Amino acid sequence: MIDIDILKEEFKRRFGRDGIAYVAPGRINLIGEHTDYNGGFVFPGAVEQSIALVISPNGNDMVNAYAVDLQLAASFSVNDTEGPSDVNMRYVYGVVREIIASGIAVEGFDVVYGGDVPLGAGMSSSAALECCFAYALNDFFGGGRLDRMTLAKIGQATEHKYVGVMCGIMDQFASMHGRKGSLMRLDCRSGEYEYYPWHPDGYRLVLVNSCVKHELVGSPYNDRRRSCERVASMAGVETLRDCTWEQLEELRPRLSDEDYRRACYVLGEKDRVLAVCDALQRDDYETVGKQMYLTHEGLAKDYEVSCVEIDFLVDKARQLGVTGSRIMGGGFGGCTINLMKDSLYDSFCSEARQSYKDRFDVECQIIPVVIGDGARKL
Ligand code: GAF
Repeated sequence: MIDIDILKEEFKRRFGRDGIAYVAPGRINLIGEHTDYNGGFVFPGAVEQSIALVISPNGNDMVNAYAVDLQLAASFSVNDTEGPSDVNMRYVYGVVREIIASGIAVEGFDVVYGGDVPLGAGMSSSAALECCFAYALNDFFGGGRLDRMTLAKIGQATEHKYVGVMCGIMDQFASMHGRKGSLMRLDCRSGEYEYYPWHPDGYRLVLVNSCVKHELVGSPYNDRRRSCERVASMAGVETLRDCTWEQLEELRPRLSDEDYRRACYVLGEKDRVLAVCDALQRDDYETVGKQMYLTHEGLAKDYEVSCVEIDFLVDKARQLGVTGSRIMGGGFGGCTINLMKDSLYDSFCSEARQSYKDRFDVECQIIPVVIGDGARKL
């Protein structure tokens, strides 16, 4: 759990007064990976791991920010049109500029921030950071006038314009809309969403962090998105959400093998999300788990966003009798998400840890999932 007192004390030590605290969480995603920018469905939930900040206006036009975990300080004017070059600070700068662009007069402020969302673990530490700032600035300078979806889009625009990751809306949506004990099904085309209370009797969700740092900035993530857009445009549809298997097969001779396989993954994932929604109505977690393994297969073989360490963890999960396991989030490292019977938990933890250590000489990190609330003032 994040320790707000540490941030408050650091704020007081640096700036000599008290500030107000805000928090926004990271997320998990049960199923529906790389479907958000294809207009499809996702199934995320906010987690307890969060980013928090302590903020107070300073009466001039400067933002003075200090990232506790990174021990990184930066200052820039709210009117600066270039912004800092450090990637971490560009998230802060981008949100400030996007909030201003939305019509809110952001003035100078001092801020200290930090959190416990593991970096590069695929749990959306960057979305948590964006959403924490977006929520705080909207509350502080805008009187809360922007709604949560608009704030999520401000976070997404920050990634696109200031960091260069052409992400979808899932992570920021989840960080803004999370609700304790519920997952959410978001239709990324219409923006409609529903809460699904998540109390899987006899089962639990557990993350295993491979500690292979996933890095979406400048990564092949954008290439995947471009492939999808190419296929959609050749099929004459806006996104792959509207492309059928028949259309894809018709196009196949004109597609590169890579684009074809990527599109196959996305079309398959659309079907899997719907199968999972259906299974959840019946509390049929065995079917949910099977779909998760199938998603991993697609992400590893067709979408090519897994890595040896993650494949090892998924194979190990299968051998140990875990109900469902797959890579979670953007890919290229980070965590697996595992759905398992409660009774398996202890033996799974010790065996997964030991075998991972034996194989890679690295300690993996086991993270029990607790579904928490979205961005808020503390
Ligand atoms: C990353 C992105 F930020 C999301 O928008 C989403 O595409 C995800 O990868 C894959 O499902 O987390």
